[in-house]
Amino acid sequence: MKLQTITLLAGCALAAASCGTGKMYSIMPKSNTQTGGTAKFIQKGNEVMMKLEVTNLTPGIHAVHIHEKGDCSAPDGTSTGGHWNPSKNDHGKWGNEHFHMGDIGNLVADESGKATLTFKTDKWCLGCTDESKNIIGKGMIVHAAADDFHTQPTGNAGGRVGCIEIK
Ligand SMILES: [Cu+2]
Ligand SMILES: [Zn+2]
Repeated sequence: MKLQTITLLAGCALAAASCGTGKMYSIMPKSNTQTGGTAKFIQKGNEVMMKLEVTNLTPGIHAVHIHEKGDCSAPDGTSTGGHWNPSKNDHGKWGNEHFHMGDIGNLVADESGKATLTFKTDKWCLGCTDESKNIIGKGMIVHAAADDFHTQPTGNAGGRVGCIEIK
């Protein structure tokens, strides 16, 4: 798996202290699919911005979650465990009354199988000492199906077609 520190946004060279850190990962295909693409994470101040660009999905809706283990070794992605849930809440839709810290939501793949998603939150960090916020060491999963935001504890999102080890 490729792992590299990405070049940060324009202007960072002149103001490095305000630019924070960034990471980029290639999405690994799982469950006999061809899922590909990239995931970028940038911490700026107290916010983490995530940008997903996923390829070779089936057209339609696919759930994305952060799972508790940064281990994509299993062919079906189950080595990442369940949803990352440091606050011990029920599964749900991000921002609603109950949700896991890993409940990012759904993305929509077009007819060519491409999907993009940008997500920003101050509830995560990249490598800070607060383990209720730190996403380093976790996994990210793209699912075969949509998250219904209701079924416990998974959202009934089906198989695991793409995986990232956030490290
Ligand atoms: Cu998941
Ligand atoms: Zn969840």
